[in-house]
This record gives sequence, structure tokens and C-alpha cells, in this order.
Amino acid sequence: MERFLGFNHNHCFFMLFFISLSPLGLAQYEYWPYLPGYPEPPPQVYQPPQRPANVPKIQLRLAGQKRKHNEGRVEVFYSGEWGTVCDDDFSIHAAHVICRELGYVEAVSWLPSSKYGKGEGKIWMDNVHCNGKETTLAACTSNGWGVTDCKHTEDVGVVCSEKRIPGFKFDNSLLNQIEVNVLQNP
Ligand SMILES: [Ca+2]
Repeated sequence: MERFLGFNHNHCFFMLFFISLSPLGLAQYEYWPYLPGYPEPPPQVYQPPQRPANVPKIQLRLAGQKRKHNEGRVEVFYSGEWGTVCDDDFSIHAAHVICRELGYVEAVSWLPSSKYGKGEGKIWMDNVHCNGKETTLAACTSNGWGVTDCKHTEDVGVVCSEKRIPGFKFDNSLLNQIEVNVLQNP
């Protein structure tokens, strides 16, 4: 091994002595290259849980004026349209599912009655029931997509934790797909 590296004992001692004397010794050590057979640790990437086959793919976002990035009116992209969620039967369990799907560790609270302002367009979900373990809001039960007796004054909002899930990669493939379709078939 020593021959392979082109060192003998004397060289090694001399080098260690030199490094220990050098004020840059520590810095040099930090950048010591990884040796063959000791691969660099893989980057930490969060793998989102699998979505069940019968659950549609949706996109979520938080919206509204005067808010922090980790709070807002819940908006759902489904069937090519952004819509909102009604506050009927909403719970902290549903808020947890939404916040995790957006990459936050958990929910802190939720707010009824369009506290972040009224949304527009469809009210996609009403009477949402989640147990908190769902991997996506789309897996929670509701009256059915767009089936509602609510008005936008009942749009629900959530406050998520400041802390994000380490390594979470935001999946906006659904929106990218739509944009590509629009560009190809204007
Ligand atoms: Ca309702």
C-alpha cells in the first residue's frame, strides 16, 4: 500500500510533522479526498410515499394576501383547474396531510371562513375527512370532486410548521405536463 502511494515511513512522518506545524493543517485535512472503497455519502433525498393507484394526482399550493410562505388558503389543482377546499368538517388531521404534501413537517393550525381571502373558481373539496396518515389530500374522503354546498367565504386555510421535511423535492410534474400541453396545442 505504501509503495502504491509512493511513500515510505520517513515520508509519512515528515508529512504528518509538516501538517501539524502548518496553520493550514486542519483545513487541508478537511479537504482530504475520499479514498477508493470509501464512497461519498449519498445526498439525502426525501422519497415521498407512493400514491395509491385509485387516487388522482393533485397539486397543492397556499395562497392569499399578507401571509407567510408556510400559511395560506388551501388551493388544489385538479382536472386542469385550481380550486379551494371548504372548511366544513375540516380538522387538524387534514391540515397535517396538506402541510406534509407541501413539504412541511406538520401543521400548526388551520383557519376557517376564508381568513386568507376568498378563492375563485371551483370549490374542489367539501366535508373533507382525513385520518392524518394519508399521503395526499386526494386520498382523504370528501363529498366528491366539486360536490359542495359551500361558498368561497368558507375557504379553508392552514398554517404549516416553519420546518420543512429535509431533502423534500417539490413535485410539480402535473403542472409542467399541463404547460407542455398548452404550448404544443395552443
Ligand atoms: Ca358541506
